[in-house]
Amino acid sequence: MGRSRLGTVPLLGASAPEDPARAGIIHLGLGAFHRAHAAVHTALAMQAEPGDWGIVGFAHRSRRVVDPMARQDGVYSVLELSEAGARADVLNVHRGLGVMAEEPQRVIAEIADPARKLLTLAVSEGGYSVSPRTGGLDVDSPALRADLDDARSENPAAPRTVIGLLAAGLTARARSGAPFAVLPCDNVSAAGRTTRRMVTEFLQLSGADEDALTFVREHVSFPDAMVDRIVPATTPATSAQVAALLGVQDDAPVRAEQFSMWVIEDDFPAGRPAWERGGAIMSSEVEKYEQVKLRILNGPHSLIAYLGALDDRPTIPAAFAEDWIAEATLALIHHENLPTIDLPADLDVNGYIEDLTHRWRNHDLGHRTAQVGSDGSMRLPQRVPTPALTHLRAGRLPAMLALTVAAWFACVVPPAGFDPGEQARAMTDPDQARLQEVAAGTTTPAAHARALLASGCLSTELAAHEEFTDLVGALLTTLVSVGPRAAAAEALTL
Ligand code: CS2
Repeated sequence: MGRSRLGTVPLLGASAPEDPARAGIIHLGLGAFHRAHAAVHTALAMQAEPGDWGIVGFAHRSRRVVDPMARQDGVYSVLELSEAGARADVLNVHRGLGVMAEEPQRVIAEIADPARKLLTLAVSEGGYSVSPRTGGLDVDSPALRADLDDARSENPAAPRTVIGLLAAGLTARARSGAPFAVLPCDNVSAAGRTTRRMVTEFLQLSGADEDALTFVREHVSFPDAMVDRIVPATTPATSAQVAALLGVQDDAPVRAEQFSMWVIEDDFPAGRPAWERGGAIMSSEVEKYEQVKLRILNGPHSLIAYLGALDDRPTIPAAFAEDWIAEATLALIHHENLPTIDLPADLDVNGYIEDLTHRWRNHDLGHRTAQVGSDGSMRLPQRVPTPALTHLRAGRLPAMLALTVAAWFACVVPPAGFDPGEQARAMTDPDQARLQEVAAGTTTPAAHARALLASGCLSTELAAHEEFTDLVGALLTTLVSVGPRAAAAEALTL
C-alpha cells in the first residue's frame, strides 16, 4: 500500500499502475458525486484485483477541483459522515486531469486512444441533452445546435456539449476500431439506451460518415447503471474535518453518507475493473433498479426539498423531521410511485425504503434543500412524468406528484408577488429565466401553472392532461395563499 503526499495516510487504490498512459478509464464530469462514488468503487476493485484501471478525469468547465487535485497528484479524501461518526479514506485512482471546455481536442484524442477501454459519465441530467419535449436530442438547446452546426462545417472547431464531444471522440476512435464502453452514472432513466440514442442522433444530424455510425452500433456498448450515494457539496468545513481526522491538509476532499450502491449492466467489450469486488452489483435488471432509484429516492427527495424550503428548512434532515413533510413523502412513495415500478427480483424494496428514511435523517451530512431543489428543470422530467402518466392513463389523479410540481414552481418560478423565502431563493436552475418569461403576465397562480406546464417543461404529453394541470394550479394557489403545510394536507385528501 502506498503513502499519500497528503501525509502518511494509507492510500486506497494505490496498487494501480502509476503510468497515466495505461489508465483504462476516461471520466467526464469530475464533480463530488463521481469522486465519492464510482471512483471509490473503482479504487476498491483495483485494491482487490490490480489492473490498468486508473482514471483520466475531466471536469466540465471549471478548474475549481482540478487545480487542487493536480497539486495533490490526483489524491484526495472521501469523508464518510454518519451517526456512527466520521471516517475518511484517501483515494489514489486518478492518473490524469483536465477540463473539457479548455481542451476538447484532448478529450477527443483520449477517447480515440485504444489504451482507454471505457468511459464513465457523471455530468448530471442536463449533460445528456435530452429534450423534455420530445425525449430525443434537444435540438432546441442553443449549445447543442451550435455543436451540430460546427460539426457540419468544413473545419469543425470543437464541440462544447458532452454529447457532441462523445460523438467526435467516437468518430475518431472508429479509425482504429478498438471496442469501447460508455457508462452513464447519472439519475437518468434507461441511461445506457438514452446515451446511445443521443450520440447516434447527434452523429446522424451532423452528417457523420457511415463508418462512425457502424462503429458505434457494432463496437461501442452503452451499459446501463443505477447510481446511489448522497453526496452533498464540499464546504470549507469538509477540509477542516479531514484535517482533524487524518492530520493532513486536503484541498479537494469530498463528503458522503456511508451508504453506496452501484448496479451495472455487464457489457464491456474491452474489459472492466473487477467492480463486483469493489462493492458494485453486476445485474441484468438495471432498468428496474433505475426506476426504484428515480421514483423512490429522487422524486420524493425533490418533494422534501421544495416543501422544506417553502417551510424555511435549510436541510433535508430538518425538513424530513417535520411530520407533515414525512407523511407527504411516504404517501408519494407508497401510493403513487411504488405501484408504477416493475421491481427487480433481488431487491428488498421495503428494506430500501426503510434505509432511505434513515439516510434522509442524516443530520451529520446536512444535505441542503437548496442543493437538492436546484436544476429542477433538468431533474423533474426524469422523476415526475412517467409515473404521473401511468396514473392519468388509468384515470387516477396523482396528487402528490402534482404537489411536487406545484412546490417546484412556487420555489423556483413563483407567481408574481409571492416570496418563497431564503432557502428557495438560493435554488438555481439553468432554465429559470426562460420559465419566468413563459409565465410572465399571468394573473392567477392557476394560470401561472398552466402556462408553465404548457411550455412542455416536464413533458408535452403530461401538459395535455387538463385534470393534472388544474390540480397543479389548485395546489399552487393554496401554496402561495395559505402555505406548504395546507397544500400538503389538501393533496393528501385527494
Ligand atoms: C438528489 C440526488 O439532488 C438530487 O437531485 O435527489 O442527488 C441524490 O442525492 C442522489 O441521487 C442519491 O443517490
